[in-house]
Amino acid sequence: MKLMLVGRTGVGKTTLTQRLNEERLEYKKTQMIDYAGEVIDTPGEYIENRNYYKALNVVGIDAQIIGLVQSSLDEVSVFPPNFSSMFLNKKVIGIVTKVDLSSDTKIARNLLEIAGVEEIIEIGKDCKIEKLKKYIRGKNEN
Ligand SMILES: Nc1nc2c(ncn2[C@@H]2O[C@H](COP(=O)(O)OP(=O)(O)OP(=O)(O)O)[C@@H](O)[C@H]2O)c(=O)[nH]1
Ligand SMILES: [Mg+2]
Repeated sequence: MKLMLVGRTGVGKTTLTQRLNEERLEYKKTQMIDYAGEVIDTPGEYIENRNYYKALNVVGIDAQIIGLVQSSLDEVSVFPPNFSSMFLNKKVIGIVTKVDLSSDTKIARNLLEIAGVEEIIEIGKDCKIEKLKKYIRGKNEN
């Protein structure tokens, strides 16, 4: 199953993509939509600029799961309320990143809930990402 990652610049979408694909972690600014195995990695600029919403929506057709990515360090969100409803018939989940840098994830979780996600997964530098891996393998824990 394909997972498309959406979130502002620097939240950790590419880092997560590399981890899910078990690649070496290497910083690289994302310039274009990148199909990497089961992950579709998008540049932060696409969610930061309304003109690209449509492109995200079209690319999202290829994915079964949409991951809205929010850093635990950010107190504002780039996602409009109920942004998840733009993706018809998709599972829209929230991913809170950088939990190793801030243990208080209440704000991030709340912002993702306003964006309309159906479930939230927290990840950090040394956290396991098994749950996400299972999702893209098409297995669900429940
Ligand atoms: N401490 C910590 N740093 C992280 C985490 N995830 C990402 N980073 C760091 O955050 C920086 C930006 O990460 P990227 O994965 O490139 O961010 P991105 O969302 O792909 O950004 P764009 O490509 O610009 O949209 C890098 O220096 C990463 O090492 C995390 O969970 N914990
Ligand atoms: Mg990137």
